[in-house]
Amino acid sequence: AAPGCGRTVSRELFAGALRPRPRNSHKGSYGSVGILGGAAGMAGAALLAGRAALALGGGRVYLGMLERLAVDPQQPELMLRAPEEIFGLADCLAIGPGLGQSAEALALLTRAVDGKLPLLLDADALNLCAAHPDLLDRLASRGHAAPVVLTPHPAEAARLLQTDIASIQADRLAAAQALARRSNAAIVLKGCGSIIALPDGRWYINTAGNPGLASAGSGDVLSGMLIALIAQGWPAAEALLAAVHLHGNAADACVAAGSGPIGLTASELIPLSRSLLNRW
Ligand code: NPW
Ligand code: AMP
Ligand code: MG
Repeated sequence: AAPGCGRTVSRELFAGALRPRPRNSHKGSYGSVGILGGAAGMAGAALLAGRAALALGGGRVYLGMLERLAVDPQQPELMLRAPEEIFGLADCLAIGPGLGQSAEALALLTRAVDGKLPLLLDADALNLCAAHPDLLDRLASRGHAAPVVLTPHPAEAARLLQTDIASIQADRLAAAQALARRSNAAIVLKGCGSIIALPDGRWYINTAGNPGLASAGSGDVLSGMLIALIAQGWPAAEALLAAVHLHGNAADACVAAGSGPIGLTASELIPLSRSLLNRW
C-alpha cells in the first residue's frame, strides 16, 4: 500500500502544506476562488461556500450565482458577478452548491469541465454528471495538470455510480475508490466517517465530526473551505485531508461549547474552522 494508506485523517498527514504567511504577501498571494452555484431557492448554498472560502484564507472570492444578488450584506468582501464572468477571474473553481440542474447550470459545468482550472465538483454538479456521463469521461481524460476533486454525499455517489444509497453505504471504501477510478479525481465520500480516496489508490478515513453536521448547508461550507486551500496552492490531497479534518473538528468544538449537536448551523462552522487553522 502507498504511504499513509488506510490511516485516520490527522494533522500530520497535511502538516507539510501548512505555511506561515510571508510578511510582505498580499491578497494576490492567496489565490482567486470562483464559486458557481446558488440558483433561486438555494442562494444560501453559494453564500455559505463563499463565506467559508474567505474564512480559510482565499485572497479573493468571486461568486457566480444563478440567482443574481448584488451583494452579501453579511459578507460584503464577497464579489458577486455574473456566472460566466467567473471563468476569467478565478484561478480555481468550485461548482455545484445550490447550482440546480437547469440548462444554464449544465452549460456552466460543461465549460468548467472542458477548461483547465483546478476544479471542485459538489452537489448539483455531481447530479448533472450523473445525468450526463460524458462529462465524467471528459473529467477522467483531463489529466492531472490541475487537480479535480469530487465531494459526493451517499445519494450523490449512488447517482454517479448508478446504484442505490444502501449499496454505497454497504462498502463505502469500495464506492469511493470506484468513483476515484471512474473520474480520475480525488474523492471525499461524505457522511459519518468520510472516506478520502485518491486517484492513485491512496485512501483515508475521517473520524472527526458528529451528527451536528447532519444539517442543511454543512456540505456547502466544506466545499468553500476546500477550494480556499486549493486556491492558496495546497496540493489536492493535503487540501482534502485538511478541509475534512478542520470541518469535523469545528463541529466537535461547537459541541464542546454547547452549540450542538442539536441545532448546530453550518454558518457556525466557519469562524471555528478559521480559529483552528490559525492555531495549527
Ligand atoms: P434521506 O432520504 O434524507 O434519508 P439531494 P441535497 C440522502 C443545495 N442546498 N447518508 C438523503 O437521504 C445543495 O448544494 C442548499 C445517507 C436524500 O435521499 C444542492 O445543490 C442549501 N443518505 C441541493 O440543495 C442547504 C444521505 O441524500 C438525499 C446522506 C440539493 O442537495 C441545503 C438528499 O440529497 C443544500 O446543501 C447520508 N450521509 N446525506 C441552501 N441553504 O441554499 C444525504 N443523503 O437529493 O442530493 O439533496 O443534498 O439537499
Ligand atoms: P452535505 O450532505 O453535502 O450537506 O454534506 C454534509 C457534511 O456533513 C459532510 O461533510 C458530511 O461528512 C458531514 N456529516 C453529515 N452527517 C454526519 C455525521 N453523522 N457525522 C459526521 N459528519 C457528518
Ligand atoms: Mg451537499
